[in-house]
Amino acid sequence: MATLSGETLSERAAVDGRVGASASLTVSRPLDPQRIREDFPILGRPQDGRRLVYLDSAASSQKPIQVLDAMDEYYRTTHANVHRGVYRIAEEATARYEAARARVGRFVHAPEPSREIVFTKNVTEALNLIAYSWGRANLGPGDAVLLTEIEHHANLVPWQILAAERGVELRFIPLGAEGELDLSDLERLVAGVKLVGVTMCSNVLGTLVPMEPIVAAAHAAGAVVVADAAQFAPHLPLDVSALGVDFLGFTGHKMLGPTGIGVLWGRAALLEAMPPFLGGGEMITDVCLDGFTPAELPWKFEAGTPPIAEAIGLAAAVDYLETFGLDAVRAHERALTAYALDRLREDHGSRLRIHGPSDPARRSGVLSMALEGVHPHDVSQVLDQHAVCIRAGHHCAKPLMRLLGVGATARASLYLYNDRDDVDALSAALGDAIRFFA
Ligand code: 7TS
Repeated sequence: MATLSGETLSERAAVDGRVGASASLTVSRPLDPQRIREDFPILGRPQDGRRLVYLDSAASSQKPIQVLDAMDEYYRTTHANVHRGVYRIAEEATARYEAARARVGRFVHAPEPSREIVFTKNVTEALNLIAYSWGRANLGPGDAVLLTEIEHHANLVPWQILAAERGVELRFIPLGAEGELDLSDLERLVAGVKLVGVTMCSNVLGTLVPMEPIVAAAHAAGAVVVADAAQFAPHLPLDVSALGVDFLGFTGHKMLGPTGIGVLWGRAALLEAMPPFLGGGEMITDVCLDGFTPAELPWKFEAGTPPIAEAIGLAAAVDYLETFGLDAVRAHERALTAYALDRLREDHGSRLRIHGPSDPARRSGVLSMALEGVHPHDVSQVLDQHAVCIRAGHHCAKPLMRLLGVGATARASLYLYNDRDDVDALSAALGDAIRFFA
């Protein structure tokens, strides 16, 4: 059987099918991270004479020249505000902004990109939009929302605010062994619930959440499903129709795009029935002193001047990712994650623990590490002296940190521009940290 970075196609189909990605069997060429790095100006910036080893893409990815150029070119040639001017460049700006929406919609296989893709500031705003608009229209005292114990604060705090305001009950799918979700009690937990909110991939544990049983149970209970794809969309093929969720959010800056733009995809019928989130210009068809008529989808949810250049940059990022294919990105990261897990275990043995699933097929390239006797912030500082960038902290998942019994972790995260040299540099720098603090 043909192999791709050491894994068989049937293995890939089985695993990717379980995590909700489209089980495309197209074989893309393996990635060449050294070549890819040439597209990222910042990765050519030395730090104290050392090559910069960027291992913090889960916090924010770096940007290729193709994205920087697209935004620069837009500002130099076309910029004007959108959806208002009738002069040439204003019409061009509007066309380019709407083309970016269509491009992003195709990226996630949205059935109706021009109506179902809402641009937001980030995924946090996308999730808040659902909580404020859908939540306040549909949830009241006695209703229940089911989340998981591994959520980022962005998919937890908006629901806590709503729960406190409306007397809504919050339930949680518990953390299981090895950082997986424990779905054994799912039937009971989901009974009577009106909304299920779940991250597709943990930003702390790397866990790829099995969406299929969760979506099936939620829909059987009559609940809508909100997927937080912030750590999934940049790394694996995503097909909202195949996934079967009702809302899905992701954020541009983690997927080679600029900051300041996020995406909410929602089923047109659901978005149609929802009240606006923010009020102001752009989101109305008419306003009188005593009221307003909201605009059509998706503009109803885009109050004020939108992130125009950022949408164009995000579309360029999507173009860039798709020149390789998300299946190839996933294959690369999965193989590199397997290498990293082996390498770090070989080099540091029991002094280093990596949270989350041990099987690379069930996890992303997010590696949260606990180094015996060394505080994660100290680890990060020593690594910085080696020009190795990782994140130390609670990763905006404090309830999960408590369950893991730690205040923080030292987290390295992999992307398409990383390779074995980066993992080797990480491991060597960790060795230094161990020697320094021993
Ligand atoms: N959801 C998940 C799963 C995330 O990992 C993050 C950001 C967010 C939501 C929020 O994204 P934003 O663009 O709206 O801020 N996670 C991280 C991280 O792990 N380190 O820095 C940001």
